[in-house]
Amino acid sequence: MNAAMSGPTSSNHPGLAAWVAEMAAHCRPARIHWCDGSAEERTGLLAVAQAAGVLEPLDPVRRPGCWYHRSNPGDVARVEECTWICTPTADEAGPTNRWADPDETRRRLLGWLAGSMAGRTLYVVPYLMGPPGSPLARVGIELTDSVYVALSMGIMTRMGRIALDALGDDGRFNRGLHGMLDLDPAKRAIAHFPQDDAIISTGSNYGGNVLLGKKCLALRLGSWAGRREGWMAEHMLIVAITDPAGRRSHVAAAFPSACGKTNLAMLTPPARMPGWKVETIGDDIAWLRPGPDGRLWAINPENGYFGVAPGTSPATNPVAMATIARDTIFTNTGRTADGDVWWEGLGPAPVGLTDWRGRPWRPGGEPCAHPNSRFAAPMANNPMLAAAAHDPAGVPIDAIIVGGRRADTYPLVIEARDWTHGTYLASVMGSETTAAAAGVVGRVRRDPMAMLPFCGYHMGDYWDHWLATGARLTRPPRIFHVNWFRKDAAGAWLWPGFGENLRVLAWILARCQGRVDAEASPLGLRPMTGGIPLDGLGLAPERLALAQRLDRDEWRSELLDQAAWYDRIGRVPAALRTELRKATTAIG
Ligand code: GTP
Ligand code: SPV
Ligand code: MN
Repeated sequence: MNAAMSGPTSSNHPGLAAWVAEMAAHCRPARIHWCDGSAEERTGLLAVAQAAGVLEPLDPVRRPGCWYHRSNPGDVARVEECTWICTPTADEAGPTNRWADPDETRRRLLGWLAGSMAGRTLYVVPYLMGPPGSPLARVGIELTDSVYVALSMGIMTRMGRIALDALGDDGRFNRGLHGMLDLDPAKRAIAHFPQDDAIISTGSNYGGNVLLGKKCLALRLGSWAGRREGWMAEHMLIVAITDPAGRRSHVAAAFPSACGKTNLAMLTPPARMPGWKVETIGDDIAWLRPGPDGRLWAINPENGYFGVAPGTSPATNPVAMATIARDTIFTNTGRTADGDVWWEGLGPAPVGLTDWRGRPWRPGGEPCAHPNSRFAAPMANNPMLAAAAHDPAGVPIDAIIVGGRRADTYPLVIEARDWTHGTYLASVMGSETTAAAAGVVGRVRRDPMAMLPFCGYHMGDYWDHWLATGARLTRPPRIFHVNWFRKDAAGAWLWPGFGENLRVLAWILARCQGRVDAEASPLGLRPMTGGIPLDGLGLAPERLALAQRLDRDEWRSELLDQAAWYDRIGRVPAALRTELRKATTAIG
């Protein structure tokens, strides 16, 4: 192997050096660059990306340190059809995953990768998921021939020297291999090998498919490891909320892709709720473990935000707008004539826009920004970042919220009676599909715990792990189900959403602190009249009543569908079937 080397090749880890040499000999890059994560390195890689036409600089005054990337138009989202769980048996992967034989899959993908990096640079990207020193933190090494991936990993993770230091000379690491393969859709695969702690990703350059620390390691392999090691990897934001009396609480919330995690994680309190403060810990992924105090403690394994651009605006999410003001990579948004980015939801369109495919854009036609266009921004840019985001111990969780995007059926908020009932509510969660994954948008599907595309093993076993973890907690978080997306007969949102969601959070926290009563309903506990503060909102009480309404006909068909869902999963914990039976009896 005689590729030219650059970067600090000073890892004394024999297993790491041998594996990199083996993969390089196989993929045959012209150069190998070991990433150290320094600012100088970043400047150099940005210059490489610019020279290759992968990134274009944005206007240095309007978007200092920001870059624009236009992807291949056929490679704009996660592809669940090409995502594989390669366990020894199909049963371990379960009915909701695509299973593939580990040996056959490894051979096939390595076959595609053989010699595929000729003339290219192989980046060795060491990264740390989690704050240094956290008992949950894990090291991954991603080998990639994409400079866009190397640069994005530098934003999204603690990347470079910091990860090699955490690894030491003999630490464990996840082995990730990514090859672009000219983005050939016939060679697109995201394959997970839990038994080997390895990932191979081919034929794509889109975030969730290729930033291997995120959905692949932190969720699919993380969930698999968590079951064995007694912790949980979840598709959850984490926030710290301080109320006007100074009480500080922590909330974790699971909403499916493009259903509001980043927005809730960066929520700005409405003007009519003075004295409230919301600080971000994480916006997409939580790793949680029972603490010695019997509470559930959470860390955010990431170091940046890979967020949905459309809909993000000074009105909906000023914290995100501040976060993406600099040092951000934008992918597949629109471009303005003066070197800035633009997307739907930012207000009136300026003249002279270029769409995400690079064509002049005119109002009334296709969207200017791809609906799944994204920003990758450093966590450090967030003006509302909680100091606890860097705490190796994490934060104790008071409430877990789950919820989907449902135009009907589900009320604005209900509270689970206990952990088991909450696990049931989360296991049957449904949501309309979004542009975050390739395929039809707007079709309701079950997305338990927002983990349908991310749970690395049998869904029934995963629910069992939720129940088992709950049983280890003497002070478990309370569990709530919310739906910000219910519509009226005319198709208008019944609830204003965004910052106003704090009103619902205020009720949730009051419940956790035992300060308000709730009333029983067939589905769980719900706010008493006046329980959700509406002052200054200008929302008619009838609208809130509609948002909270329980329609028996809707619920009869919902519960039949939940029963069919459980039958599809098969191995459903008996306690959850009991909860479904109770709901069915209560609805009548
Ligand atoms: P991933 O990064 O894909 O996991 O998504 P996410 O869950 O972080 O979703 P995000 O917060 O980026 O929101 C996705 C879309 O939903 C954006 O277009 C938001 O503007 C919109 N959205 C977020 N919160 C609300 C809300 O409370 N009400 C309404 N109506 N829309 C919302
Ligand atoms: C999601 O789809 O849930 C995301 C974006 O957070 S991606 O990283 O592409 O998976
Ligand atoms: Mn996500």
